[in-house]
Amino acid sequence: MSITITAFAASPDRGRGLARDMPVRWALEEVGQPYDVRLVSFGEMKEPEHLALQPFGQIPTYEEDGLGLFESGAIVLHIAERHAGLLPDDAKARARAIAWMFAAKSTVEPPIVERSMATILERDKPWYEARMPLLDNGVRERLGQLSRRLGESDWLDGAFSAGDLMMVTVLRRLGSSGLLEEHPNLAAYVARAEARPAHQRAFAAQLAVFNNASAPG
Ligand code: GTB
Repeated sequence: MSITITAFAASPDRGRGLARDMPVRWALEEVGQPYDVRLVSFGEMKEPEHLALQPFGQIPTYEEDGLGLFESGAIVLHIAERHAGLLPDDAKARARAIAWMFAAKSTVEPPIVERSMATILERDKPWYEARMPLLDNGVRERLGQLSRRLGESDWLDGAFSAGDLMMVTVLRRLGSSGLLEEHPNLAAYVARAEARPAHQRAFAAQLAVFNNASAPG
């Protein structure tokens, strides 16, 4: 049963591993599952063939043995449920790890994405200077709460889990904002996750796509 995912043929993140194929690649690397990648252009993402897999015309998608999935969180959960390594065996610990996945996607990611979109789309707008501190503070509130919960632990709830994978994926989008570094324990948490061999393999694979796409000739 081979697995095929989709990723940007030319990622706008310039190989920084910020597009949402990254958590899917990382999860597959963590559980040791090989996968193929179908690269799609922005145009191809809006064609009926891709829309049948991903109704919103986005990446990533996941195909395996007649199953087609979209939504990076759902894909990571599917991988984690089918293969050992990303969810604890204990039912309660498993439920808590899944809660952290949802926390990453629905509580921590929205203010981070809202801030990052404003830096791209609103930089030349008259309200930009006044709006940015508000967006920064929205992110700071969540980071403060997360930092207090993580404390001196390595991971959010016991061993590394799909909850950490999704949370670190979201935190990485803060990039060079400086906001993550206001919490040394969170910066160390992200660095610890990025040092995992599975993360490094996933990062290298998506970077190779970017480098190939930018190579002359
Ligand atoms: N909720 C969906 C999921 O989690 O799977 C969201 C998927 C999504 O946002 N896909 C984006 C996409 O396909 C790519 S990842 N966009 C094309 C479109 O909508 O037409 C988002 C992303 C894009 C670029 C950067 N970057 O340049 O840093 C980071 C993240």
